[in-house]
Order: sequence, then C-alpha cells, then structure tokens
Amino acid sequence: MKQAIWSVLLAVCLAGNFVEASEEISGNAADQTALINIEARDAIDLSGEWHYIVDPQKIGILRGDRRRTAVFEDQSEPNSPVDFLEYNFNAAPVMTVPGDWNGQDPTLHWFEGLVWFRKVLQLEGPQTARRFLHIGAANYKALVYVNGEKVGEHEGGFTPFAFDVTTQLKEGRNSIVIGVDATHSDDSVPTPITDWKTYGGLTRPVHLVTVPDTWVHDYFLRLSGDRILATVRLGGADPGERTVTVRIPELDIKLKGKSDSSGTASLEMDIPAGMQLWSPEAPKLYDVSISSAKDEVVDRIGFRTVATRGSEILLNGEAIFLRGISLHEEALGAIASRAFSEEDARAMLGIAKNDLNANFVRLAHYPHAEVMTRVADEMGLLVWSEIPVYWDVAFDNPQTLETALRMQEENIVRDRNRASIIFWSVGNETPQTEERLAFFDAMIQAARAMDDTRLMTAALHNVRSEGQVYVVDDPLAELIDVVAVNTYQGWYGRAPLTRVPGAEWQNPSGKPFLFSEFGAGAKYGFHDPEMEKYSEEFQQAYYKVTLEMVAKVPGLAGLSPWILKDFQSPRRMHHEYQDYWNRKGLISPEGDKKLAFYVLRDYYTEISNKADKGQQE
Ligand code: GCB
Repeated sequence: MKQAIWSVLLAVCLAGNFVEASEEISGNAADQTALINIEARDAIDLSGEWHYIVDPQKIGILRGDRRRTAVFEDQSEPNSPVDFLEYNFNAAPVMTVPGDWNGQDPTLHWFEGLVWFRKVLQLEGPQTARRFLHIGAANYKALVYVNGEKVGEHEGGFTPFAFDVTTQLKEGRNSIVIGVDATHSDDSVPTPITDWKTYGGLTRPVHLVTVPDTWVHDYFLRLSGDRILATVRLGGADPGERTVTVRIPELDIKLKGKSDSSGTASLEMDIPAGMQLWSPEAPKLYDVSISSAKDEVVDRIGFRTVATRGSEILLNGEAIFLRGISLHEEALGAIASRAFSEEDARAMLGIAKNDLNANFVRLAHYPHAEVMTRVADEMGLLVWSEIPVYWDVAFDNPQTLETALRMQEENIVRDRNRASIIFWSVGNETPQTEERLAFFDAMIQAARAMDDTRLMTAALHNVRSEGQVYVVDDPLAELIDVVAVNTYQGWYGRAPLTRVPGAEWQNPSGKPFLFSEFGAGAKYGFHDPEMEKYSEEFQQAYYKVTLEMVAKVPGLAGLSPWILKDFQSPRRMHHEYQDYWNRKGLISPEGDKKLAFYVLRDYYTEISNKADKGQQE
C-alpha cells in the first residue's frame, strides 16, 4: 500500500524501543495542485548547495525521546537542547539542488533510499507575507519540514507540489529540511522495475514563493472552435467575486470577468482577426498577462487546435505527419544526470529539431522538466507527455490509481498552457487485463475533464500476429484517440532483418496510428562489417529496413523511434557493449551521432515536404 514502507519502518522502530513517532505520516498534506509558472512569480530561488545526510535505515523520521537522531529537527546548532546529536547538517557534505544524487556522489550511484537535504534561509523582518515552498520534483517521496515542523509530504517523482509555510517561517534563521526517499514498491508509479535509472533527489528547482492575499493560482488559455477560452483559478481565504483580467497586448485583447464563489473565473471571446496560430513551422507565442487584485502573472502562450479526422491528426485543421523521436530526461554527458536546465533542454531538443529534422518528441516515460515543454513551445516541436504507468503497476490497488491520478493532474495543471503538447499519454506497454482497462478509463476520463483540447494516447504492445501480418489487438484502443504501438522486430527475437520490410500492420480501430517506439542497440564507435548486434552498422541496417516497413503502413500518422540518446539503465549489464547504458540511442551519451542517426535524418528530410502537405499516401 502507499504508506506501507513508512508503516513497516515505524513498526520496526517501535519494536526497537523508539517510543514515539514524530507525527502522523500518512496522507498527503498538499490539498490542491501547486500554483503554476513559478519563474514568473515573486520567489526566492533556493537552487545551489544543500547539505545532505544519507539515512540508509530511515531513522531520521522518528523523534520520540531519541531527538539525537531526529534529523528533520535540524538541531545542528551549538546551543541545541539535545544531550548530543548523531547527525550534524553543518558538517555534512553538500550537493547541488536541483540535481540528482547519483551523479554527484559516487557512493550514491545506485542508491534508492532516503537522503535528507537542508537549506538555511535568513529572512529579514516579521514574516507576515503568505509564502509557499514549491518543489519542482523530488524523486520519489518527499517529507518536508520547516523549522522542525512537518508541512507535508508528496509521492511521485516528476511533478511539482507546494506547501503553505507562512506560519512556520520566522525572522532570522530558517531551516528547510526535505527527506527524499527514492524507494519504489510494487504499489508505486512506476514500480522498481524500469528500463531507466531511478535518479533520486531534489531533481528540479525549489522556490519560496510570496503571494498576495488573493493570488492567481493557475490558469488555462486555449482555443475552442472559434473562441478563445480562459479559465483562471484564484487562491486565498476569500477568492470569490474578484475581478479577473486576461490581457494579450499584441492582439489588443482584454478579457474581464468575476470569479465565482470557488474563486474560478471563466472568460471567453471570439478569436480576433490577425491572430497567428502556433505550429512547428511558425511557433508564434503571445505575451499574456493574467491578473486579479494585487497579483499579476505573465506568460508566453501559443494558440493552436489539434483534432483527429479518421486516421489523420489535424493541427490547425491540416493533416500533419509526426516526424518524431523519443527521449528520456537525461542531460548529455559521460556522467548522466537527470537535472534539466534550459541549456540541457535546448541542446537535446535542438538536436531533434535542427539536426534530425523532427517536428515531434515523445518525452518518455514520465513528465519531463517544465523547461522542456517551454523550450519545445519556442522551438516549434510537438510533444507527447507521459505518466509513468510503466509495464506492470498495481492496477488493482485503488491507492496506486490515486497516485497516478494525482501525478496526471499535477502534470496537466502545470503544462496545459503549452501549445507544443498535443498528447497526454496514460502509460507504456501495460498488460491486457480488466483491472488495467478500468485504471486507464479513470485516468482518461479525469484528463479529459481537465483538458478537452488535446488527444489521449498510450504506448501499446498488445499485437496479434498472423504470419507477417500484425494486428493491434488491445481494448484500450477504444478509449484513446490515437493508437500508438512499440515494436522491436529485428532486434529482440531471432527474426532476420530481411523479414522486417515484409511486415504488414493493421489497426482495426481506424484511429490515427503511430509507432511510438522501435529501435536497436549500438555502441558508438563499434564498427563491424559483419553487422553484429551492437555495431553501428547493425543499427543502421535496422533503421533502413524498419523505415521501409514504416513507409508501407497505409495512413500512418507518425513515429517516434527509440531513442535520441543512450540512457542509463540498471537492466543493461553487458560489460562490453552496454555497461549499464541502454544503447538504442541515435547519439552517444556525449552526443556523437551514430550511423543510424543519418538514416532517420534523411528519411525525415525526404518526407518533410510531402508530410507537411498531408499524410502518407
Ligand atoms: C520498450 C520500453 C522502453 C525500453 C525499450 C527497450 O518497449 O517502452 O522503456 O527502454 O523497450 O530498449 O527495450
């Protein structure tokens, strides 16, 4: 169950005579999704060095009469009331936040347990302003304390959360302690079994955000038919009956209205003449201001529509072919890391857009950093955004569903103003069971209720084969808008590459059909004229035959081969070729292009003129 790890731990510690737990540790104190667009707010950026303490037995979450190990209290000061301490943040090493611990401390390379982080913050004057501690992401669970008091906890490694810390902050020295536990379980999302490395830590920025009495919490601007719609949610003790204004100066737009008793305002108008729609070729973004009373948040937002017509995907009413590539959220470099700066995002997405001639990226297998979709908006790349319901999660566990729903909500609320995102994906390669169908049904309904302007999808692998005919055979196809399939014929299994072009695909749903993955491993620099697996020549040949097969699929709407860059994975243990890297990248960890890169680039260049005009014949 969701809190099982903590409960077991408590039981163990009680047996060991720790008499009292620090406090209630079940439940999630964040009662609503975090306020959005932190970069545009009045905020203190807590990036930089944080002291950290590794807690392999997770004893630091207990207090009772053992205050000497109650790490969250942070009594690391000379006049501590405790007899003596068995930790000391001041003497502990530091690491950079945002950042994963795996790449920063060699002893934590594969560590998947609890690490405590502490930052001291000096604040001047009496602390009356309302403040939120906003955490961009902590993988996987976070326990958050301010000045020794618990302000909340959060589960889920890739989405933001925030706690109101107004009453805990004080003038002078403030201690912020965050316990980050990277332990996954059979009930977590994902489980411990993934083909990617679990990076632990505070992997995205931490901010202390100041808001006025009534603040703009989140907003959603979009097109619906020939109207612009804006939904603005206010926060505060009394957010009802407030004037809310949305301005787009370049278009002379000023929408004004009042919030309802819950603090939500819904504004709309006809699309003005002269408004430019966002597209990969012309990624037009407008400066937008959203304000109410003393709060104003500015953003840059693009407007476009996405829909389906039979087997076609329509962007702004025109059929589009998705020339895609999948990517993990890992920065370039021999020592891979999860932290994604704007520079990292520009480097990776730039290779996709400019070097590969892609117009689409599948951001697998979890929500990537917000900066990725912001840069995609700017560069003109369409985005697939995914929730890590990966392989076999506990589909029959209501708490696992709750976790997945919450992640999805946090992701959608954070990112639904990004024109680049066209798909919300609920998961990847899941087993064909009734429980899983019900689980996804709940996710899809919830996503549609929050955002009816995008298409729902999932990466499927349930395929029936009749000789060389492959038929997508998954009832989930009924619930989603776009059917996407992962296929590895020619890599996994013994079928020779010569068989691949003869494969014939059928998609009985009649909905748009994508290849969300295909790929083969190759170690950059390993050349073999005999085309052994793991050689660049094998991968190159694999891409050639697979693209031959792809080109024959009638009405195919696009592809996102696996994957742009080699990525770290505990499952890839072959010392000669893998050394814990999944080598299906078209580029090496350092960014060197393998031979197959050019095969895909040439294919995209060749079809781009044709594809821009419509789908494949
Ligand atoms: C898949 C998974 C992906 C793996 C990939 C592989 O089907 O969706 O997460 O990394 O195959 O390399 O086998």
